[in-house]
Amino acid sequence: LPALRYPARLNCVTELLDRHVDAGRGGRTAILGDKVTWTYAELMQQVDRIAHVLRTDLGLVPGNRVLLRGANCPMMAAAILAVFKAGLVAVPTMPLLRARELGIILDKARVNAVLCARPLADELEQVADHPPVVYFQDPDGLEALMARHDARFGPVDTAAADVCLISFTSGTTGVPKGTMHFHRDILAICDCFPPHTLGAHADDIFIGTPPLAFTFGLGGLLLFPMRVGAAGVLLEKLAPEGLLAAIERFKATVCFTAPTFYRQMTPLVPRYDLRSLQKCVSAGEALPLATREAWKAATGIDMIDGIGATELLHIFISASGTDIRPGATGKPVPGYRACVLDDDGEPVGPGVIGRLAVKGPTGCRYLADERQRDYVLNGWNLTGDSYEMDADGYFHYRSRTDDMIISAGYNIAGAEVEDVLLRHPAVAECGVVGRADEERGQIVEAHVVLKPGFKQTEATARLLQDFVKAQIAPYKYPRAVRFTDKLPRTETGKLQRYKLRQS
Ligand code: 3UK
Repeated sequence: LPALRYPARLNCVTELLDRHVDAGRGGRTAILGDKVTWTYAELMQQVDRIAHVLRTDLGLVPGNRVLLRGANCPMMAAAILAVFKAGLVAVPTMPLLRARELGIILDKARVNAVLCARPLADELEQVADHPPVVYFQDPDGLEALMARHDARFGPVDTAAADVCLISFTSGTTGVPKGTMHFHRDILAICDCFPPHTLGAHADDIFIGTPPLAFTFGLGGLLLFPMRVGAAGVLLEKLAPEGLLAAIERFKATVCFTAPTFYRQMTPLVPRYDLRSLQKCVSAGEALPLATREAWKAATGIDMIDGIGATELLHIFISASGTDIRPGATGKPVPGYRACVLDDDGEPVGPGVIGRLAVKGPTGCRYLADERQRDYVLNGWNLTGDSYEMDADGYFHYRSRTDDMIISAGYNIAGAEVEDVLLRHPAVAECGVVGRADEERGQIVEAHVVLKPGFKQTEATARLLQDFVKAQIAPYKYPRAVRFTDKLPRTETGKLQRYKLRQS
């Protein structure tokens, strides 16, 4: 296990950025964008100038909170790092959020100032009484202010346990929850998954789709590469073709995205030269075996499936490049411990489904939220997932605890049925949920997107039902099959099961 000891006074940007420049690595590439490429030295200058703007022009003092809003691009990355370096607290927000959600976040996080990309101004300006905003990607905005400042800013002397990031959960239902993370947490995630599970090194080029406002993207595309002095590619346009073309163009070696994106890319793979690609990380939702196998057949790469959570900052159980058990998520990432608990909070043995509990260097600290006491029990984080450990210590995902389908007394995990359906040649995407039923309590209902050339007919539905019955216990087959052209997903690629249940 890694010894994660950090000094009591610590600003994470010193370790992620300044250290490389001070050690003579300033000429290495740090960030590759659609239009610009920055070395570590260039990135540091941008970060330092923004830090001056925050402290001098905006008059912010350490501990103040800065909401950040922008697509993945070099300036968004520099802005986040500048907030950390200036001893402020970053509150990154997902690009697709609406005025109503932004209003809740501005209020809940008591935001003092905003850095916003000009193209995303609209929704923000609709929020009444929003704090002062400086726009970037705007000739009269941030860039103009930056030009007036020195290119050197010494990191603010923060405590390792000072909050530097408030990350809001994608929150499938209810009010968004803010989770607080310390400077040392930022380094802890860099010192667990990347070296021990991924095997990241300085020559890697990281690429992927998750927004920097989602900790999956913040870690995978910015913090992880910087920790080892590698480069991260930040792209604004994120269609499957665009990502494949960018892997080819930038000769990327490590890709981070969600299962649905890998599925969409799979049939397009032969059109691109992906020889640079070595590792593919899948997270955000369960990786169906069918998706893993199809991607491997297309690229030769066995994916690294990892489960992470905003509450824990990043991935805590994962396969590794050398240890992949198909069908399981994997084992705890070195530094983390995991176990499965029954409803009374007692650990259960192998082969029993229960609630996943995780402990490690990072953990849940909700911002002013009563749900803290439901998430953390004696230092163990209850992620809200149902898991089963096998005799060899591999953890198998079953469902979100709330999403387990209970039909005529049987517990059925939607993900298992989805995995079977995805193996049928007619199925492009699917989501399986429980639908209330008088007789059985719930019935299994499949929402299916067909591949081109297949018809949305009774006959196809029956074909799929028979296919499931032939592969797994027949009581799990979808009694209802509904065809649709698109499944509801979050910006992070997660299926919105509550929307399927309401539809
Ligand atoms: C689900 C998975 C099965 C699971 C995240 C990597 O997804 C992230 O954070 P969120 O807060 O959601 C957390 C929940 O998502 N989940 C994520 N990955 C997997 N389920 N297999 C997986 N591989 O329900 C979890 O509780 O949006 C992922 C890194 C950072 C993150 N924040």
